[in-house]
Amino acid sequence: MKPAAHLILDQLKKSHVEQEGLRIADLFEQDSGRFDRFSANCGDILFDYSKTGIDAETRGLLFELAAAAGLNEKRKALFDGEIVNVTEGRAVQHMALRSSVDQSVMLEGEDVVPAVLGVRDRMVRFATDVRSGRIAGKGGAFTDIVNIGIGGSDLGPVMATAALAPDHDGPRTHFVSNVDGADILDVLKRVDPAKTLFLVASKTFTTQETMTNAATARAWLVAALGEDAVGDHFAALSTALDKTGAFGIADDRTFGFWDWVGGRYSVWSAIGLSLMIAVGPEKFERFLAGARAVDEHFQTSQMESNVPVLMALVGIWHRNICGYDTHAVLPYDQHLHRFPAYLQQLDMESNGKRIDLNGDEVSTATGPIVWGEPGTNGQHAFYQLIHQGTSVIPADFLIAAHPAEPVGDHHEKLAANAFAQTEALMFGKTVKQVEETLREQGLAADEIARLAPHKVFPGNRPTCTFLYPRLTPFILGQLIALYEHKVFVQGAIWNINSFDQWGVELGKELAGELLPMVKGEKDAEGRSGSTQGLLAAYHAMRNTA
Ligand code: G6Q
Repeated sequence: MKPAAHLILDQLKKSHVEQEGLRIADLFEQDSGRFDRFSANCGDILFDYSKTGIDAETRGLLFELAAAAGLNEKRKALFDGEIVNVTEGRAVQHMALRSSVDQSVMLEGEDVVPAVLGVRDRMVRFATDVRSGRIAGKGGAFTDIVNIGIGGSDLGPVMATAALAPDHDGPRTHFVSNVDGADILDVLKRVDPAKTLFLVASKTFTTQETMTNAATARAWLVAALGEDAVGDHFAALSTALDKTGAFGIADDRTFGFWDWVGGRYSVWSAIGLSLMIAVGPEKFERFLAGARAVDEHFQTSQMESNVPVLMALVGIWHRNICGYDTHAVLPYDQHLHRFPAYLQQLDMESNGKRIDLNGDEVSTATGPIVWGEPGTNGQHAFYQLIHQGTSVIPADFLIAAHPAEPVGDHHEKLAANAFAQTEALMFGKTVKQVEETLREQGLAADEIARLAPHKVFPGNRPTCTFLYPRLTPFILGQLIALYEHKVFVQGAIWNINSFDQWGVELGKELAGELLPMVKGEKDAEGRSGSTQGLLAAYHAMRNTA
């Protein structure tokens, strides 16, 4: 972190210490207009951060922190296409993927929008023809699409197709990612080879899991329909056109993207083809438009009303000032059930870094552990720890005003639970309140004394709430882009590179080294004692039925 930013961070820490004992609920007592002053809108999405410990003074300091960290300059460098991913020597321009026809995005002196729109047009034609049956398999129109990819080539389409389930009117979509054969076999059991289209989604077209699954799918298809079916039943989503051809996928079935698109930012590119086929090109365009609206909001809104900036600063407050290690994402929206997993990659792969842009070890904590599950399910499980555990877990709650699928009063109950949780987390329950309730229940004094401590809720646990009209393609695009830019702002303040992923690359190398030992083709000499022991035990178990 830059020295000037560090000084402000120290001031924030001092303010936090001075505020010791001040509770979030007190902030509402002090300011009846707190909700209005500590919430902001990005289009139709309302972001409420009033149930955090941030007050006007600390918010002012957080804005100063962002400015001192060079946020404005860094944001400009990002959108101007400078090489912000310095360790890979790349610009970062996933925003260009959601461009409209009237935009231009210059990278190294060239406008990349025509190329982006060119691929998008081809995707639209392909998706339209697959949906109409004009492009078909050996057995007629495709009934099933199987996207084979992992990480950034999987999580985006998986999450987004689940989120927009009510909008599906195309073929069924399936996603295979894990190299565990169970993943692909479970899908192959359910589909008809003559009516199935495989999309091999891999930026590099070398990823072990994806190539293994693609080869298995190819062999399965060839066994059923013959070698000449491959061309009709496969398409590739990749930047590696040489490798897709070698697999047997023709160039007109290959949809490319560019090295300035990171895997975890690629759902807007050809990687989103499964989503486009599922919901249709018009809705995919609305999805892009939602993200585009956020790009505009992020670049033009003042900090006070800039939702991604506010989201990031709330996170900095919790991580660097309050010292909270984790961040929960709790969608009260069943169709967002993969959103926490998606954000896990977006946030933790981007900001899980310990070396700054100068190559020095960072002096502050960086990205938190991100986790979550949809409400209300989580309430019956891990919310115990959120309410009464020893760790404070800041949480984002997400809820629509209108249900995706209305039935009875389900949605009112869902919303009541979401609002009740954030209120309970803030207020908690004092020992006095608990004793009173137990007295009203007619319990004896010694029983009350015994039970009361267990029933106390400390409260003062911060939450933010996102409220949106309904989960449309546009709103989904907005939500994803809000978190993308939040992650960028935090990375900018921590002065780290949010766009590389050397930790992930290591995994790719290691499995390659171990594979011959697991296969028994090479002995494990030189590996750690534990690895040798595990390999020996593994081979012994494999040799017994
Ligand atoms: C994302 C990561 C990583 C990547 C996968 C798949 O930002 O780089 O999750 O997306 O490893 O890579 P391929 O698309 O190259 O198969």
